Amino acid sequence: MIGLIFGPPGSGKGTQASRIENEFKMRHLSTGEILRAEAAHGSEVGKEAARIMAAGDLVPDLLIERIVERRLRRAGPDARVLLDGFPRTLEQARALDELLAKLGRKVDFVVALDVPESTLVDRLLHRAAVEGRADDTREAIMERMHEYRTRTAAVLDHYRQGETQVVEIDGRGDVESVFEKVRDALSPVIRPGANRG
Ligand code: B4P
Repeated sequence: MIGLIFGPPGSGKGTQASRIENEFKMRHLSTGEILRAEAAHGSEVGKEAARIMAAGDLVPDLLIERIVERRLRRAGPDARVLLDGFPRTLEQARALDELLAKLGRKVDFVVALDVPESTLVDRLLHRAAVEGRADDTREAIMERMHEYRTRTAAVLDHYRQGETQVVEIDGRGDVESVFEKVRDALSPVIRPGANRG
């Protein structure tokens, strides 16, 4: 089973993905986390990604597609994977469709979190004060919102038009109340499974 968690920056993707991972025994794969780990490691890819992320821009499609392909192949054919932060462009969505077709798999569901932009900016500025993430400056946040509107939002239509089950959730409110909505919506969609694969 392959699921996606989708939404604008600060909508609670990473936060809800951790809860889905525990509740439904899925393996959480966050492209943002992978890139931050590469950056912390100081690899050439990581240095380049760190510069792009700090400006609030998207890293090149090909780079992220290679990372996801490697991780999905490594996870194995039966793994239950929840992708977080990928795909973020239509090109990435098409590349994922092709890769999954090669692997005899498909995207089974999408959880899309909907939160107004003013709330998103407040959440990210709050995170900046607590965690000091390099891409949570006001300037970078505005650029990330712009990238979302112009390049990422269309990805949801891509899945709405196909056969994938798309679950849209109002992401306002505290983390637990949002998760209750996510859990109730996903329970009939996700078949039970004890292994992360
Ligand atoms: P991400 O790591 O995906 O960053 P994000 O969009 O901010 O999501 P995140 O999961 O961290 O935050 P969340 O909404 O859970 O990407 C970072 C960067 O990596 C991108 O800008 C890009 O440069 C690069 N990148 C990643 N994937 C890429 C791709 N596929 N292609 C190209 N580039 C890519 O939470 C935000 C904050 O809100 C948290 O502090 C949380 O505590 C808080 N929060 C969450 N839910 C809340 C709630 N209900 N109420 C109050 N606060 C809440």
